[in-house]
Amino acid sequence: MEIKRTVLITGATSGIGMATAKKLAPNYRLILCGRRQERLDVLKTELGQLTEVITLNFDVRDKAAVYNSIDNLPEIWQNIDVLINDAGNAHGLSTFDKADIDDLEAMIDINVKGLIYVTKAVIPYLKQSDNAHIVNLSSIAGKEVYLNGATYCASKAAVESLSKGMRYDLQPFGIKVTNVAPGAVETEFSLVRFKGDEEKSANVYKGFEPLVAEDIADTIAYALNAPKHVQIADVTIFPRAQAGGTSIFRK
Ligand code: 8X3
Repeated sequence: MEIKRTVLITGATSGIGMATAKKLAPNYRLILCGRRQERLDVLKTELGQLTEVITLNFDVRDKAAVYNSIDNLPEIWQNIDVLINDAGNAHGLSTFDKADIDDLEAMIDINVKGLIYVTKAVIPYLKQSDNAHIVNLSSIAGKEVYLNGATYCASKAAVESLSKGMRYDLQPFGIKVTNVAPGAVETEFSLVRFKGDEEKSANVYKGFEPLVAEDIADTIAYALNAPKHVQIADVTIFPRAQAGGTSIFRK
């Protein structure tokens, strides 16, 4: 029997992170990380039927909590092979002059600094794996800047650079790095961006068929399950109706 690889997923309690956990559950041991304990408990019960699961409750912004949780993993969970950096959010969509400074700071703290904390904490374990892989969730916003999104786009551009830089620096350890850049995916993403405004959020996905979280999970699984010598470096995924950052063809 093949030994299951162990994967640590941040942002596992919703959207792409949750869909990826579900997709990988049959073939991977899961370390599921998130801020919402009730959701982590539900996932542990559900996916625990398919595989071994442990949950870690921390906010990626909290450097001490990140290091404390990951450094103190029980020994049988220290053999991490795969890290999926999914935790990330957009807060607000306004011109730079009008944007709320707390929103801008939150996006840098979560999308950039949080990703750095988690990755730094996990790397010592990945170095010991002979089949290690990091998947960073970027966005088309990391490749193209759009109106009202300067800081969100900047945070994802940072993820793009981190993916490239990690690929260089971790190459000697055989750690693969995959950057995944989705376009319009219908998750809680827009609901968070628009602070719970359901109508605004629903409008983002009107008039075309958006991607769903499972579409991205499929791509992540494909990259992880590629032969050992194959490194999928960068994938941009659009719905059929999207051609660029903001060019969505609506009927
Ligand atoms: C999510 C995609 O286009 O809303 O990062 O920025 S987009």
